[in-house]
Amino acid sequence: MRALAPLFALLFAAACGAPQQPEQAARAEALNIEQPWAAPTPSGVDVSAGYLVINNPTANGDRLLGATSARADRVEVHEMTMNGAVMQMRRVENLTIAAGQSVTLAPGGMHLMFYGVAEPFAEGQSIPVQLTFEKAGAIDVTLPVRRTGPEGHSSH
Ligand SMILES: [Cu+2]
Repeated sequence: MRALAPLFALLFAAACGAPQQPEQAARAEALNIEQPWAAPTPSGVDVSAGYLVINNPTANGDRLLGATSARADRVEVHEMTMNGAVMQMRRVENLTIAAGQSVTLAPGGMHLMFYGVAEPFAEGQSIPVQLTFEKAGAIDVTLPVRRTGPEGHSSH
């Protein structure tokens, strides 16, 4: 993935330039979920994508085992990969967040993939998601729906 970073930086500069929320003081005893948001569902499909940063200030690594949402039949963690010139997605099982590290889900990289979205995500809505971690257990997070990049990014 490292060699692809410049390409992603170029392709997704607009989306990645989204305003950052002020840094919260990190609590050392728990995971922090930061900068959560979801893209509006593209017209004509029933899938959508969500993004966030998982910060692990604790002394122990943790793993994201899964995610669920009342707004989707199924939620998976995906990663963008390049197969030749073709961008593809693959599922990420048991995403590891090392002690003292952050993992970023952002356009062009990893993301939450919502399947079976009966009611399209629309700007201004809030999408409830429950993340399940091996050690931290269940963490509820709300993803505000907003449009941050040119058409097409939201559907990757
Ligand atoms: Cu995906």
